[in-house]
Amino acid sequence: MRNVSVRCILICVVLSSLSCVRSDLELGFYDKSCPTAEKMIFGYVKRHVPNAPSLAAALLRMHFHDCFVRGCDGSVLINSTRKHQAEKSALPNQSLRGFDFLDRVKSLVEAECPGVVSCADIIALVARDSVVAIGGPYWNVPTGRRDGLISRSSEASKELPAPTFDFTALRSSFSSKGLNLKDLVVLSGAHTIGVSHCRSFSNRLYNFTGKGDEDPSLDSFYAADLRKNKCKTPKDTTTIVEMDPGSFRTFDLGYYKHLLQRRGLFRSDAALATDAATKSAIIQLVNSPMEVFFKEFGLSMEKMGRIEVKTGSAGEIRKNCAVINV
Ligand code: HEM
Ligand SMILES: *[C@@H]1O[C@H](CO)[C@@H](O)[C@H](O)[C@H]1NC(C)=O
Ligand SMILES: *[C@@H]1O[C@H](CO)[C@@H](O)[C@H](O)[C@H]1NC(C)=O
Ligand SMILES: CC(=O)N[C@H]1CO[C@H](CO)[C@@H](O)[C@@H]1O
Repeated sequence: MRNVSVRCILICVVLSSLSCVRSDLELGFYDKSCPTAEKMIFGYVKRHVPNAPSLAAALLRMHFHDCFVRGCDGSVLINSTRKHQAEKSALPNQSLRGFDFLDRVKSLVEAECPGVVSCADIIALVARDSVVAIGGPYWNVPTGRRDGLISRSSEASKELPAPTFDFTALRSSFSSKGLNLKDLVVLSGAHTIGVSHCRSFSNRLYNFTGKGDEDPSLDSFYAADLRKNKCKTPKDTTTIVEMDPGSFRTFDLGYYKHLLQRRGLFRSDAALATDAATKSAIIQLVNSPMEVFFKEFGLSMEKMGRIEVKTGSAGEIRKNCAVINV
C-alpha cells in the first residue's frame, strides 16, 4: 500500500501536470458502466417535477447543502441513528425536502446498474434536471463523484451559511469552499425559486437588535405586510413564505429585483446589496437579458458541484443513499 502510493507520488512528480492521486470528474462518466443512467434520471425528473414544481427548489437546495458539508459526497442523505446525529439532523437541515424523491431515483438506477451510480452524482444530476424541468438554466454536470462515509450534524451546523449572516460572514463562508463573490451573487439567485419558514427571518420583523425592533435594511412596508399576513407572531414555526413573491416557481430575475427594492427575505440576501461590488453585479444582472444570469448560474453551479469531491477509489458507491454500505 505504502509502496504503491510512494510510486504514485513519484509518477505524479514526473508527470506533474497529470495528477494520479486526484482523478477529476468527467462528463458522461457512466457512459460505459451505466449508459442509460443520465437519461433515466432526467426522464424521471421530467415526469414528476412538473406535477410537484415546489420540489425543484428543494432538490436544488439539497445539492447546495450536500456540497458545503464535506464536499459533494451524498453525506446529506445519511440517516441519523440512535447513537449518531447525521447532517440531516442539524438545524439548517430541518427544512430540507426531497429525500424520498432521491431514494426513488436511486432505486430506479440501482435496478438497472447495481452499485454503479453514486448518490452524490444523483443529487447533482437531479438538481440540474429539476431546474431544467421548470424552465430554468441547463448546466454541465460532470460525474464520477463517490459517496462519503461520514455525516455529522455538528459539521452541517458549522459549515452551512446562516440566513443571519452579514456580507463578511458570507464572503468567508463561500471563499472557504473556493467560491468567489461572483459565485456568491449568482448562486444566491437560487432563491428565485422556493419558500422559507418564518423562523429563518422573523428576527428581522420582530427583534433585530434585541430591542423589539425591525431590520432597518428591510423595506418597512414589506416587513409590515409579512407581520400582518404571514409571520403573525415572532415564534411562528409553520408558515412558509415565497422567497421571490409573485414568481417563486419561475427561475427568473425576480429575486434580484426584490433585493434592489430592499425586499430580500434574509439578512444574507439583503447583505448582497451592502457591498459596492456585489451590488453592482446585481444591477448588471437585472439589466442584462436573462440568458446572462442563466449562463452565470450554470457556471457557478458546475463549480459548486466540484467542491471537495471524492473520486477514484475514495469513499464508496452507496447502495442505499440513507445508509453507509455495511
Ligand atoms: C448564500 C447563503 C445562503 C443562505 C444563508 C441560505 C439560506 C436559506 C434558508 C434559510 C432557506 C429557507 C429554509 C426554510 O426556512 O425553510 C433557504 C431556502 C432555499 N435555498 Fe438557500 N441559502 C443560501 C444559498 C443558497 C444556494 C447557494 C442555493 C442553491 C444553489 C440555495 C437554494 C435554496 C433554495 C432553492 C431554497 C428553497 C427551498 C425550498 O423551497 O424548499 N440557497 N436558503
Ligand atoms: C431513513 O429515514 C427516513 C425518514 O426518517 C425513512 O423514511 C427511511 O426509511 C430511512 N431509510 C433507511 C434505509 O433506514
Ligand atoms: C428580543 O431579544 C431580547 C434579547 O435577545 C430578548 O430579551 C427579548 O425577550 C426579545 N423580545 C421578543 C419580543 O422576543
Ligand atoms: C429531514 C430531516 O431529517 N429533518 C430533521 C432535521 O433535524 C431535526 C432535529 O434537529 C429533526 O427533527 C428533523 O427530522
